[in-house]
Amino acid sequence: MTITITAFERSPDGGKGLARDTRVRWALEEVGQPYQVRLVSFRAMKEPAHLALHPFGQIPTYEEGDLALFETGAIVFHIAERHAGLLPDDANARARAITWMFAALNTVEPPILELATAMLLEGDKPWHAERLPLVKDRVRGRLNPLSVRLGDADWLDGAFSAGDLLMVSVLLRLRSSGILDEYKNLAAYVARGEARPAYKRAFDAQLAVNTGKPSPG
Ligand code: GTB
Repeated sequence: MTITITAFERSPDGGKGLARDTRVRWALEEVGQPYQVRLVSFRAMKEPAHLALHPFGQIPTYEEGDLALFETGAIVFHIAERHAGLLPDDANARARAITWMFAALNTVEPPILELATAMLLEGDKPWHAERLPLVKDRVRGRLNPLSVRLGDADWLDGAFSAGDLLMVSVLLRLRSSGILDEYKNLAAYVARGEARPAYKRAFDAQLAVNTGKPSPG
């Protein structure tokens, strides 16, 4: 059955791969599932046809036959459940990998989003310079224990999983802040994720959309 996802017609990041369709593309590439992409403008995202797929008028969405999904975490989980390659077979290891998916989205990502908002949208506020260090410290409050837990392992719990896919995707958003480089093992972890052929294919595909240049693969 054909899989169709949605992505920005033109991502505000100009193709840095930070919009969440990259996470879904990466998951599909990891499990070897071909997919189509329907590009949507900001205006189209708020129109009835798209709102029927995504109640909040956002990307990404996922369609496969009768099934329509929104929320990146749910989409990646669905892909990982249906296809081998992103969740271990052992029940306990699988539960732990799913735990890391939630940890990435519920525990690590919120302060990173707060930092992105502070850096992108609050630079002109009179309280910006006072607030920014507080927000950065909240991010460090998550990265310190994450760095300790990862230690010198390649991935968070054994083999690469959907938990790593989401955690790397979340950490990627920190690059422009310089905070990631304070944690050598986390910076190397992100680089390992980005070096995966499936990530590269996903990244190149979204880049091609945003630069108008054909994807090399
Ligand atoms: N919780 C939802 C999920 O995980 O799927 C959040 C989805 C979401 O935030 N979608 C964003 C969106 O559609 C795109 S990814 N925004 C349009 C709107 O709300 O009207 C977030 C994003 C956007 C842009 C950048 N960037 O340019 O760097 C990075 C991330």
